[in-house]
Amino acid sequence: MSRLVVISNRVADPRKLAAGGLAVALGETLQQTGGLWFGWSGAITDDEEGSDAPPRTRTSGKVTLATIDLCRSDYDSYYEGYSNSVLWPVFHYRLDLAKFNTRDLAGYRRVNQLFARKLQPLLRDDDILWVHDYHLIPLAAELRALGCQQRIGFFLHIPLPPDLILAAIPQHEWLMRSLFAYDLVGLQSEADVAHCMRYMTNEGNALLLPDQRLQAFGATVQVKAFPIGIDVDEFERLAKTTEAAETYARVCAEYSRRQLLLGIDRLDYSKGIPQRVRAFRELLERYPDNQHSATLLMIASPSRDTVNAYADLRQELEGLCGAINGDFGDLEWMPLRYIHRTVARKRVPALCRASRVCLVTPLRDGMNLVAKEYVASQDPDDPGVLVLSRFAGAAEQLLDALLVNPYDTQGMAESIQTALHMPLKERKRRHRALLDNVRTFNVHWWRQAFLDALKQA
Ligand code: GDG
Repeated sequence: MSRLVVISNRVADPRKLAAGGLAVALGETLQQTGGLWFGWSGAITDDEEGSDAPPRTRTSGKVTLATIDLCRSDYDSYYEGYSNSVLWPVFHYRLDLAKFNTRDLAGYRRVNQLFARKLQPLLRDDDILWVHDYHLIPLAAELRALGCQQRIGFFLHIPLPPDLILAAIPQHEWLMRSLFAYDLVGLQSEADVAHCMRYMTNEGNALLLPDQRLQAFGATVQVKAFPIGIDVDEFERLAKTTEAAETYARVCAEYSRRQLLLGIDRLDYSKGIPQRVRAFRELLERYPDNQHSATLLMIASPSRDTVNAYADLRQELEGLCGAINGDFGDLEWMPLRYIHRTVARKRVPALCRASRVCLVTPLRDGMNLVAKEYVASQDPDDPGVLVLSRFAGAAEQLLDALLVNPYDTQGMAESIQTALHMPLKERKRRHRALLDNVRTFNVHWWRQAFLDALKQA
């Protein structure tokens, strides 16, 4: 059987629990199949010349982890620069936040070349390579340039925007041309696939072939949707741990007289966190019966806080949260609890289960795993309600959630009110349908569907 080689920006120990959708999903995948996981160690060195040393390797269960370090200037331009200040905002439709410059582009190319150079000696002829996410779009092209002929698939965890937004990236032709070095490009949703095909045909003059294959630049690539899922069984196991039981009991006791609403995200401008707080404020104003009876618990784990846009977001959010508590709170009740820290993963299912409503309100999101985790955590006999942005990839699948437009503060407040008062029968019906979907399209389905398609591509 071919060995699976996963390549992503960061490598996480699959036996340790991490925050971040990609780390969670890939850890679960490799723990099952075994193989090699290659990426950046997370360390930044002073060695600007670059080292000839081979990647450091160690094993964790069935997985070999191989990592390389980055020097400061590569980190700045590849990671903070091109990846997180160009590709992340543009792919989330935020051209206004993109900072285009040729220095960062050069760093992005250099690091992709470095990844290719360091990975190639570790590869076997019959390996199957699975490259992840926007940091590594040109990696297959760099590997092909070194003579690699293995099957290589790419999965984009973030959304792929419409053609004219992509075309605003000054070097978009180069970037998208490099997608043709893959055998298969996987995206999160059918909407993303439609954008990609339109982009490739309009901007790249690609020829559309049967089975969602596109031909251009002397190569053929297949583009398909593989909505990522969660490991429902593992999540249920987590919910049964002592920490989870303790958290659940404590939260239930603390909020026994109140309805808890929950938000869990990385603190990122794509997640619609300020919009959620504004809708909660609107809820308290329009439906004052919620004052003293509803509390919004918002856990926003720190993320990329050295990038300016993230520092601005943090400031905005602190202002909004402080104002709500100042305007509505009193000695008995604070409407909002905002925690800017990562909570232990074992506590996540307990927090989900103890909450009557979960607010997942991204302005744009590839998928959003929190939405699925919330569904998987519920008591089927008394489930909570998922309020989900129609702009999350998950909205294509989770049609029985209360779908909202996060830009519509009033509409969102009304949906939250509906969620808080939804009769048990309707909650159960919606939850059954949602859980069915989350169970069927779980992380194992995702991995298998992608790898089967890659083998056939
Ligand atoms: C990218 C795409 C796509 C969050 N806070 C804490 C914590 N988390 C965990 C959640 C969940 C994961 O992190 C977040 O996953 P998301 O899918 O919501 O978002 P991104 O990190 O932006 O992931 C996204 C995903 O990749 C997978 O393809 O769905 O669209 O943007 O698992 O539970 N975990 C812990 N403490 C926290 O405070 N332990």
